[in-house]
Amino acid sequence: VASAWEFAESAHDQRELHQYSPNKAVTLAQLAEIGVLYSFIDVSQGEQYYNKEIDIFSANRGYKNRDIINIHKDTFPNYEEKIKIFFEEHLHEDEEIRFILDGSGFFDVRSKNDKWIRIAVQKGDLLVLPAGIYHRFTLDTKNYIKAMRLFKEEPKWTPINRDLPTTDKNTFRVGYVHALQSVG
Ligand code: KMT
Ligand code: NI
Repeated sequence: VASAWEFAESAHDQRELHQYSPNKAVTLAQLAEIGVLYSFIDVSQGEQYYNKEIDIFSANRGYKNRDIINIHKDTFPNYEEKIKIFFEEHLHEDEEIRFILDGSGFFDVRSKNDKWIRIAVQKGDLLVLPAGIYHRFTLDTKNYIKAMRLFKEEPKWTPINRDLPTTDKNTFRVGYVHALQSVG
C-alpha cells in the first residue's frame, strides 16, 4: 500500500526517503484533490487475478495498451542515464498510469502550492497521474522496480521537461490547473 509525505529538500541522494522529522504525511484523499488516483490490486493472488482486475480497470478508464518495464541496474539499458531522465521534472499530455508488480520506488508530484509530495509505491499499487501534473520518478535505495505501464491509445507520454514560462502554457497543463481550481 502506498504512503505519501511532504518531500524535505536536502543534499541526500534522490533515492533516500527525504522526510521531515517528524514526518509530514500526505493522505490519499489529499492526493485525490490534486487529481492523483490510487488503487490497490493484490498481486500475490497471481497473474490471472491481477490481469483480470487490470482488464476491468482499463475498460472503465479507456486504457487500450500496456507493457511492462523492469528497472534494475544489471538489466535495464542505459540505466544511469534513464534514472536521471525519469527524475527530471516533467509533464505529459496524457495520464501516466503505473501498476507496480514488484520492487518499489518514489513518484514525486507537485502540490497545489508547488511543493514536492513524495509517493512511495510498491507491489500492488496502481497510480494514475493526471495529464499536465508536474512530476518525476526515482528508484529507492533497493534499486529495483517492475511495473505495468498502461496507455490510452498509442503511448503519447513523451516527457515535456518543466521550462517556465513555456510549459505552463501547454494546453494540458492549462487544462489541469483549470480542473484543480474548479474542484476548489
Ligand atoms: C516514468 O515514466 O517515469 C517511468 O516509467 C518510471 C518507471 S515506472 C515505475
Ligand atoms: Ni512521467
